[in-house]
Amino acid sequence: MRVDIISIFPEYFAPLDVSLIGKARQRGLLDVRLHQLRDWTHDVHRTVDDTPYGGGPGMVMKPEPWSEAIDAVAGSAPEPPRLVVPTPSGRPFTQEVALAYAAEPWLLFAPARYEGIDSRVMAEYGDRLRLDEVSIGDYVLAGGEAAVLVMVEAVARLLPGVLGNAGSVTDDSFAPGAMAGLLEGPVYTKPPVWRGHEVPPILLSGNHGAIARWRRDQALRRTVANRPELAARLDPGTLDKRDRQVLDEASFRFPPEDMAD
Ligand code: 6GU
Repeated sequence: MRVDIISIFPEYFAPLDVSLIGKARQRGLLDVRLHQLRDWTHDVHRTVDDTPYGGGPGMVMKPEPWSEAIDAVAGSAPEPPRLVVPTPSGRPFTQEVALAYAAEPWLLFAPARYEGIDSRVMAEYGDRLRLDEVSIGDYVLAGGEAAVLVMVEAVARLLPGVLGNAGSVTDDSFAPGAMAGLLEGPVYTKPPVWRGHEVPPILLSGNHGAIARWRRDQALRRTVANRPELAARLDPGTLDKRDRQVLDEASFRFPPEDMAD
């Protein structure tokens, strides 16, 4: 997969040299290309921002450097990249979106600083490229760079050959499958007793059926405790008697059906 990132802080992406992503790049599974937005300015100050029309705080990123940069990077390609603009006002970036991005051959990220990019850039490229404005959560970052790091890591670990253990992707919280919609439960390794804390004996039993059931109990309890809104979205038709008992013990009640839609 090819990933281009246009930013006024290309040095922000040094973490992409490290660990899983760094190795994927060395092995040729991921081709990351960083670009300095200011290379597409033409004034001595290399200006990328200006005051907002209509007033208000902060600065807005000028359209011309962005369009020149995007055209230079993506311009003449027969199969253009998917253009991803991180913004707290975008659609939520979820595991589903990460899976869709992992199936793309080419992504172009355009992280902004200041109050964002002049909206005409999105109007222009929304017609020409597949454009997504995406948010990584309900909080405000100082710029889109950290969000790009998050998204590139979430996508890259899904690429074929990037993770050593193929099972680890399908076992993820938020991955489809037997544990779909549930958070992952706790994990343990050696020693069997550490500072007086024992590993739950069931995990040492060798009884794989009982271990799977115990893990599901733990996943259900953790989902109710940490993400009750996820528990509310479980399909009751997929729950067995023991599931319902565990939810009951956790004092979870399915909310009444929403009549609005
Ligand atoms: Cl994608 N960008 C910024 N600046 N803040 C965010 C965000 C993105 N997602 C959540 N907060």
